[in-house]
Amino acid sequence: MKDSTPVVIRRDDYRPPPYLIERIHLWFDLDADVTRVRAESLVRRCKDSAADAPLVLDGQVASLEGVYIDGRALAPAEFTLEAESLTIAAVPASFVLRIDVTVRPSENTALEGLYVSGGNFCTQCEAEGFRRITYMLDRPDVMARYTTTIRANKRLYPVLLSNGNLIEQGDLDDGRHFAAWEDPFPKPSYLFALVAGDLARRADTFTTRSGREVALHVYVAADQLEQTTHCLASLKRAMKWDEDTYGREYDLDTYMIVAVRDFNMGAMENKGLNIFNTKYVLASPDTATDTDFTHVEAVVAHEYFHNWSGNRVTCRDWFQLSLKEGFTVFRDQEFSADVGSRALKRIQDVARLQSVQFPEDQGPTAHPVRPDSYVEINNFYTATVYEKGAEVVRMIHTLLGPERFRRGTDLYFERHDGQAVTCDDFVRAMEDASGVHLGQFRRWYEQAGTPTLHVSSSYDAASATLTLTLTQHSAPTPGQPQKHALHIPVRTALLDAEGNELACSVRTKSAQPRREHLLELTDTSQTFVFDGVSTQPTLSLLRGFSAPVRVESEETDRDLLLRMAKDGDAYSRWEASQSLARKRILQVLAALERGDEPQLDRAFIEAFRNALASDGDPQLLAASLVLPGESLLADTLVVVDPSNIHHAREFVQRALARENEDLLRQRYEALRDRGSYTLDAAAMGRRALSGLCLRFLTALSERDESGLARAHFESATNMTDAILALALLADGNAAARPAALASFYARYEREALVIDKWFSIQAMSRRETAIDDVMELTKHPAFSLANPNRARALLDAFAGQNPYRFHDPSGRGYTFLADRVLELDRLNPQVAARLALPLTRFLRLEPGRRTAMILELQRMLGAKDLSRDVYEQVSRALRVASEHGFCAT
Ligand code: B3K
Ligand code: ZN
Repeated sequence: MKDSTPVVIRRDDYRPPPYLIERIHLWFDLDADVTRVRAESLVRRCKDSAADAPLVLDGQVASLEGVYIDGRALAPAEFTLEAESLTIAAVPASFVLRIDVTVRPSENTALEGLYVSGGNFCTQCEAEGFRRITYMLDRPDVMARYTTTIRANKRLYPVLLSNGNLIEQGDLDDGRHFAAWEDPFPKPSYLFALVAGDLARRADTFTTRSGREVALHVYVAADQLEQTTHCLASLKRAMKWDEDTYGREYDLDTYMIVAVRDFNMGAMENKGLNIFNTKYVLASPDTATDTDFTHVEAVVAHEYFHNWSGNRVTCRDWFQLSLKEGFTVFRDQEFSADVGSRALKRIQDVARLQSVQFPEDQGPTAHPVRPDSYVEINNFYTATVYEKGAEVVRMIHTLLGPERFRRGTDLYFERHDGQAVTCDDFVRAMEDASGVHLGQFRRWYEQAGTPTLHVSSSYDAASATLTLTLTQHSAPTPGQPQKHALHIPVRTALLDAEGNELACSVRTKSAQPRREHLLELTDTSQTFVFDGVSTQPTLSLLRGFSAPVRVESEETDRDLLLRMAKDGDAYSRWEASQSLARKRILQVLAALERGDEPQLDRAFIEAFRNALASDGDPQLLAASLVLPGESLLADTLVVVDPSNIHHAREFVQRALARENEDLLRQRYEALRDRGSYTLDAAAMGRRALSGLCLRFLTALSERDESGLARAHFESATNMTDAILALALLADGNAAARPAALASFYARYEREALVIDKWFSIQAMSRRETAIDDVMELTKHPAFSLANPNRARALLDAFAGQNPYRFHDPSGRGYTFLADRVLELDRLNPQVAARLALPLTRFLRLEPGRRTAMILELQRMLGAKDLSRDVYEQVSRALRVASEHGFCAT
């Protein structure tokens, strides 16, 4: 370990800061090798703290050059300098603190604080990056007003940006120039940003509903300017939506987005100056898929929405991260639902939750939406905090209804504007505005793990009643052996044989017959009696996925087929078709594991055929007919053998393709995009469904004997079609494979985001030599561990999205990943820790692979100079392994 004893930070230990910083003026003399930073802060002791409270500042900089209090230089004996802090024992109640430091941007490979990307300077301060710029009370409940003066070489760095408004600029001597920015809104240090470089700008304007004109500026490298129109259009849609939906208006005169190519995550909501990964800014039909376009729109909106949910109202401490992230994800999900297809968006979000967050909840790194402790906060930017956090906000929306929810958010923003608050403050505002008590509901913030809802029902024709019993169960998670009953909203309808919703009433709740009911499960087990149920119904339960739970029911094929074809709730139709397919794949898996000949029944094949032949919305059809992924199939298994899962899924894919070959071809031909590219739902639907048909058809031969994939690749007029066809070619051993990969590479050599895709599809290939291919690709001249997008494109695609080959029974996949993580840990601990996660998912793996994985974790833990980030993930995993008795000594 680098840091000998990793300190555990606990939520219960929160104390308000003893000092506040009201104003801070920063001066930067930018130089890639050695940048000088001077900070002048107005510091004030809080009224409740003792007069002798020391001032402890966080900092990890190259060198401290001077400390001054009210203009007087402190002697070295007057302060204590430690590896990550600067302590001044005695300070006045109020004073000006000046600190001079140097930092080394070009050596900063962790990409936190001030660093260089593509020759330009940029910053990343969330969560604790500001302390790598200067010494500071680097915590979100210290909010200051910032003024920033940047000085740099004018030819190399013509553009100088920081938060807020430009107040002054001009030339200096020696070919340098300067710009001064002032941000009128107090903010925590994590929202500070600086950019300097040679950037091109696309400008537009937005007029707010109160009539203020806001300048919108998107900065990119000069040759990327044409790829920014979608980003700007998305931003304007988001600004309008937040006014219409939440009454939130933008508050500065300028809104800037800068795209950088080396970035640890997707984007960052710095006040007035968002910094984005190029991946979520750039998009053109030639370089971006339909999914990429959708992601750009969603991430641009997400960061914009943070201006209120995150910046104007921020987090008291990092345990409250979901306060801003869960709420903002909910906001961006609803935005995408409103500007696109609501049904499809919900399905995509649920699919993501199930494939990313459910496994997290089941593994050694499970944690509550509001965690209780951490070693490295960067490890808690997780699907649980973000996506499950959004589900928690969505449940509040469901329980309150849209009007009361809006009253709640109005109260929240009004009450807490300019403050740093907690998840509990959010819930309290919801309660106060609505009169709905959310006491038990708060457990969703505290309790980790995905609850399972057991469903049983009986119908009595004589009394026309249906008795429904719902029972909830949450399995223990690390550190939480005991679980309590949660407050679970369950949207429910009863369907007749035609799929119509029966009008009926729930006893004691609503006397009025209704077609849909919001059942609220608050006990461990509860029985609901429906009256007026004229016929034996099919249950349409958890409509719209009204709570983040797993459902276990005794649903028959007949029920599933009915819901799949006729349910009025699009989510329920999708869920039924996925459940049916999962059920069949798991039956095939069981047959394979018994050594029996697997079979597919006619009813299933016909259900697939009928759906495919129907004139339903092509986007929804494609989402329904795609077979559940291999990781999702593992979700409910007690013992997981990734190879068997792969073979079972392939068997079903091939059987469906064989039985429906003619129809698949017909639909494929009819849907093929031959016209010019448009981004509307109809065109995206055609591409999605023709793509699905192609996927099934190419499953029939791993050599692309029909030549379909090759023809699709050669005639593609957009990235969506091209990359799908190339992925299908790369997945097997088609003769056209090498030439297609080479021509694609040559064509897009200069488009880094496209080359990332080129790496990813090879890493996701299931062909026999996949591991060797991936190893070989790490030696490719275009591969670099230092660039997070490239590292993830290869390593995460392989370890996270290619379970069949990653879990090679030899354990080679694990050794390979562990080696790369250790190598990357020396450069970028944050990204390394994230890439290590597939190695922590061993709990239900069959014993051979489980042991191999645990051995790799043990080897990693023994490595020299492990970062706090990787240490935390590996040690948590090993602790759980040993609790289960899985560790050989
Ligand atoms: N708030 C940032 C994420 C920062 C991650 C720091 N490790 C982006 C977002 O969620 O909008
Ligand atoms: Zn966010």
